[in-house]
Amino acid sequence: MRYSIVLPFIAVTVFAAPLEERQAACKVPTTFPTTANSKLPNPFKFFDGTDVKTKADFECKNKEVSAAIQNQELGVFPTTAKTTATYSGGTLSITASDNGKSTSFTVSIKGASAANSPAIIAYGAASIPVPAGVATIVFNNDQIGAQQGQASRGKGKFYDVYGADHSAGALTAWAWGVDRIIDALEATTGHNIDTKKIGVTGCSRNGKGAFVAAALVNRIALGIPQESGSGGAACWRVSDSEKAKGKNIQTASQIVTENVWFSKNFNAFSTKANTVATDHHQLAGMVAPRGLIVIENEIDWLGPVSTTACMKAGRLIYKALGVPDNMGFTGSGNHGHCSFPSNQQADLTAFINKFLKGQDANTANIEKGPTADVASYIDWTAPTLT
Ligand code: MCU
Repeated sequence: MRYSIVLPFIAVTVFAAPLEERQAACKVPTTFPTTANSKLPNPFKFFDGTDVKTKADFECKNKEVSAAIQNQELGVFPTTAKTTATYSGGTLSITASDNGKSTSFTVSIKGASAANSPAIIAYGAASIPVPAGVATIVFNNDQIGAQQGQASRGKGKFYDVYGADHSAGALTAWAWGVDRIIDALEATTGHNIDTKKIGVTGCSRNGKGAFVAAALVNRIALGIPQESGSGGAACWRVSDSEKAKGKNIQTASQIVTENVWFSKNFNAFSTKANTVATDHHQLAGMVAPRGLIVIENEIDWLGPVSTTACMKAGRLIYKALGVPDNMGFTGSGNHGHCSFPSNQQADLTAFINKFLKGQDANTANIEKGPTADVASYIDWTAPTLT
């Protein structure tokens, strides 16, 4: 970026530091607030109380949010792995090593018929229709981090490298797997995939995973979490308030007993989710300014009011960054869990066309869901970040 400051008689050109340098200058804390706050935390204030005023400030804020959410909810997301890979006949074979340990897994690639094809990494199998011209990369996430109830904590290929006691919950382990898939695509040829046009999807528990992968892996161009509900598009605080109103909704206190999606660290917050330093509107904020289309259902357990309010707050972050159309959420009822209904097709198509196919598609103002008054869950206003 270059600014020209015109002074009388002289023109001075000032070069702003490149992005990496500005990010390196971020002060990322190592301890995080646990102050009770029933409102959604202010995404435009650093934990030390300073205001987030610029887009560069927001990049730093995202680093602090990422550190906090890893510390309190997700567990540590390792970024030091080395990846080697081979590609042959639709199979990408990946070996990842770190700390002197290694593990191997494969993913299958289908539908990459033309050079520079976009692709969607699908957790398990895609439960959205993947259009022609977009490849599907099938990722067996359960292999990387098991999700078979409490006894499965620390099991899977991620933990073969980092140890069964590593703080990462399954959602984080899977995101690490996604990061390795992209490394592997970058290291090989012949697969026809353009690594700048990669989306990630999954439904329900795997939707939570797709959301977290989009947040943690910044090489993902489009996040497509489907019916992720609690632990994904829902905000812990809004879900607790819905539960208090008598709804049969999944909350933090239930989710930690059901499975190992989150870090063990999150157990300490399960009955006081109002003390977590962040909430999931900021999970959307971590994806910003990249593409994000959040697909939801109206099943009580998933918290339709919570996901709607939470993602409305998420869109306020995108708006503040000047890219409101890079995020949308589309909720729809009266269909089976994870059976994609035709009335969400146009919204999904627009996001895929824009962020994966590079077309000029209209993704403006996609906010569909039940009535949810976001103003009642926030006590801040979104600035225009300069
Ligand atoms: C919506 O995702 C989960 C939900 O969080 C769980 O409580 C429930 O048991 O399973 C859902 C799911 O993954 O369904 C396939």
